[in-house]
Amino acid sequence: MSNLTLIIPAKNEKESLPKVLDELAKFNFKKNIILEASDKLTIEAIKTYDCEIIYQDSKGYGDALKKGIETVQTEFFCIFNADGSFDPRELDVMIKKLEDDKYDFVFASRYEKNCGSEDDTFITLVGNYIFTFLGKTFFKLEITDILYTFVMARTSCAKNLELTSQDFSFCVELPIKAKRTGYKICTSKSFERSRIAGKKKVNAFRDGLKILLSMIKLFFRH
Ligand SMILES: Nc1nc2c(ncn2[C@@H]2O[C@H](COP(=O)(O)OP(=O)(O)OP(=O)(O)O)[C@@H](O)[C@H]2O)c(=O)[nH]1
Ligand SMILES: [Mg+2]
Repeated sequence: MSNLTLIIPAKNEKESLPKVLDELAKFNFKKNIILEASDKLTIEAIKTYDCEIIYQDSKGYGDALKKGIETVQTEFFCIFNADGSFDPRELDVMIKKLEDDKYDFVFASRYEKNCGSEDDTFITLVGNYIFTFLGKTFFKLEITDILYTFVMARTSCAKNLELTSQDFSFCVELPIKAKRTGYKICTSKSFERSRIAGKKKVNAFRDGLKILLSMIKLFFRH
């Protein structure tokens, strides 16, 4: 068995997630799907697939990822979306950065040379630029796409971070706490595909505001 577990947060992904799992079938990674027990349609859609279903404790994207990290048993894990936007062929380059170059966290980026996105809108692009800038300026974070959250990491390091965000603030809490703890961080080139089907869960303004407040709190609370 491989030393990598994919943590796949899913909410109302009955159309996309089976296709994502089909694409992942040829890779030898463990796949843990984290969702709410009430999400019956998604659960029904993947019941014949080779994956583990884990129920989150409460609600929210951050809540699902916290549970995902707590329950990983392999040396490495990667946060992997259920909507088809992440390309599994990029995982190989990311894992080499952990195994060979001994980084602890790899943050994939859509905004470096030869990278891109089919899924970005003007608002998400500008929002991401601003949050990435705030990360660099106030937290000395040398990552280029702070909100993407296509992240591969050494499990033992991530388990030390005491992550608490239940919502999309998780996207900034993870890199900020990883940096503060002194872990070795790098980026990796990525191209984001458009989601296969279903609806976007992020609301640019509501979630943007929560993320901003969370960054302010993290700045003042060391
Ligand atoms: N368990 C769980 N998963 C969630 C929740 N919110 C989002 N997700 C999953 O997290 C991943 C990212 O959410 P998306 O809605 O794709 O966010 P996004 O990539 O910014 O939005 P798109 O541009 O539409 O792809 C997807 O796999 C979602 O199904 C949640 O509250 N609980
Ligand atoms: Mg998405």
